[in-house]
Amino acid sequence: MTERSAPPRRKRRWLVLFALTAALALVAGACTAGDGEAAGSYTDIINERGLTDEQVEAALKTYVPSGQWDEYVMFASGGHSGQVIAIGIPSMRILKNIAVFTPEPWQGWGYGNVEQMKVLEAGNVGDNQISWGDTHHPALSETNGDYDGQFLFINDKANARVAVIDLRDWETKQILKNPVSIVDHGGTMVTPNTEYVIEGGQYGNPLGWEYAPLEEYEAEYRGMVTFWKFDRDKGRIDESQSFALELPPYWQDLCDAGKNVSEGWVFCNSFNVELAKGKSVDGADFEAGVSAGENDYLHVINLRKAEELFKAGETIDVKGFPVIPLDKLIDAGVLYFIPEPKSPHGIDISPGGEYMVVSGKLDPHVTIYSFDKIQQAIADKNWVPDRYGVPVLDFDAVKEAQIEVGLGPLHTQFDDKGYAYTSIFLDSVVSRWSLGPPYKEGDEAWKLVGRIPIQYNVGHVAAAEGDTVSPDGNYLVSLNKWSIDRFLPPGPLLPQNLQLIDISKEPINPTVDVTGTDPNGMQLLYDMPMALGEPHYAQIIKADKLNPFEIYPEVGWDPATMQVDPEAPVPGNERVERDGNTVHVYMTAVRSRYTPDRVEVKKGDRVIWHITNIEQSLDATHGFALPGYNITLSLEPGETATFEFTANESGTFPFYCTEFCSALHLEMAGYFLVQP
Ligand code: CUK
Ligand code: CUA
Repeated sequence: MTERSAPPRRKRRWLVLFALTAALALVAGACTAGDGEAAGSYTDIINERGLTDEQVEAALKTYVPSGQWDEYVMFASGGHSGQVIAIGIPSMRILKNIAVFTPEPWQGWGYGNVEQMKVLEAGNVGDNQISWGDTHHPALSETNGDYDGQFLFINDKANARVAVIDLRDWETKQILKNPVSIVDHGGTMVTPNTEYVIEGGQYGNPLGWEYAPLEEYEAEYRGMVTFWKFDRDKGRIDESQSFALELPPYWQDLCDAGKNVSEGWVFCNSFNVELAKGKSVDGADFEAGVSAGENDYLHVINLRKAEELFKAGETIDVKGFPVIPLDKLIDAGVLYFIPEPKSPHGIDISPGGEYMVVSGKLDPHVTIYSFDKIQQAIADKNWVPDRYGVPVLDFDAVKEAQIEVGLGPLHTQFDDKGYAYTSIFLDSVVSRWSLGPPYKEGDEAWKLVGRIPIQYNVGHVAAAEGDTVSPDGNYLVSLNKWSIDRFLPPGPLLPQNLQLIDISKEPINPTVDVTGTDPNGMQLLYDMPMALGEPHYAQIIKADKLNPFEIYPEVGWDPATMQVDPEAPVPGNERVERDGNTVHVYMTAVRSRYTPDRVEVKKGDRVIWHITNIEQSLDATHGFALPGYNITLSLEPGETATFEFTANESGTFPFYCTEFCSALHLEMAGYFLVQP
């Protein structure tokens, strides 16, 4: 791997110090306008723009000078765009919109490149080509519960798929269609050493989404969670070592993996324990039917025992995929339930793995369960079976605390000081509260300590490394659903709004009022419109943990195999070869020419075309556009790409480079001629 040349960390620390000093100087300057010349020029700007001290402070905290790099990178789901968006923090500059489930022309993703087409086609459903995704939960690979910067996973809720992105080149390497379910939600999350990528279901369906009438919902429909085995050496999920659990058809929602003391366990919550079937059957629509009951069930899963069952072959076959049946899970003590308050959404495990934090959308509390108490209740058999025979643990026996945090709590993140941050959907605030032992003791424990207003209707929050075993604190991003009047109006479809919040300071007062808003030490820094789709979850990693290639390590590199393609054209062996009705093109690209730059075939020929970008300079990317054939490639330095098509249209097709790569970029072109 090439070493990357980052601005030294020391330099970045100085930068932060400088920014803070400048902030102080500015605020001081604002109070004593006219004292010094420099202060005078700052204050002129501040006065002209009518900025408050707090706004100036916020601006300085997010300002990353030209040429400097951000301290963190946030990987955010791109929602309906089917992609992942990488954003620098604190500047909120977009670094890359990583193409995943949706073709993307700039990266040449899905426009003829044979290896990429194979990745996308693996995500098709039967004969239907699926060319978009609804990405929800990105998950960075972990080592010992900490992000290691190697891989990123993401789910597609709309079609129950998962994708693997290699963070050496930030490209998607694998897409897998879940064989058990047609829709998912509780994914992706990883176990602390990325042995498994978790994909939980959502809306129940018969296993393999076969047909069954909704009247038979209770008997025929099922939920699921799938454990995809990740092979780190190959950088791929190994389907042959992966398996799913058959669950009752409660709508599983989010999952999280246990860590530290709870490593080896997985927690998924659910809604629709009511088994609502919709209006045409029982008169209650899903909205009313699904939220009718007082409790839903947190699923507590012993992953190690599940793995034993899978290895012992205790599975049934669903579309060629092994699924451990529900009765076996119950008998072996793999699955337990815990009642959780009305319409739960988030489940988040504390950094040490001691606590499971659940939020019910229709309950103003976060409910915190203790892992120790859960284990005790299991040992004591302190349960009653549910209608499918799954043991439901006694709520009071496993509950550690409940804290009133506001109306509509959803998701929780953690910091380095023993605080948790819960998004409050209906109140449009983020609530900060203190964890209990070992994080906080006595009076300090389990207390609401701050509520910062956001704009508006927050979904997830993401704190810097805030779901790992060692959260960083510093920054939190609130991923909001509605922006209302926050930005210049671009017509009726408004962007979502990401808001950066400084959480580095301790609360000033020990408690705050749950009915009001009192940031109590937290500060809103920046609004960022997200104009590509609705970002659900995001993860924020320290930038110095990422170590991507600057250029591909060798000329002729195939990003699909992450090694040199033996077929790669190299300088001196460029050629066009005919083999019956197949024409093989071996082409190189370099500033500012393609070799060869004339290719002639006959109508009906199959064309297999390889291009190597032989550049070894940083950022010397060439594009390749072939008009009329829907082909566009991005050829990064060193990369070889192969595309294939049938020359079904005769004519004259000038091809050209789509990246302005040099003064003679416009001359980087050629002709593809198809004889009639
Ligand atoms: S979900 Cu969208 S705000 Cu898919 Cu994690 Cu909660
Ligand atoms: Cu190569 Cu423009």
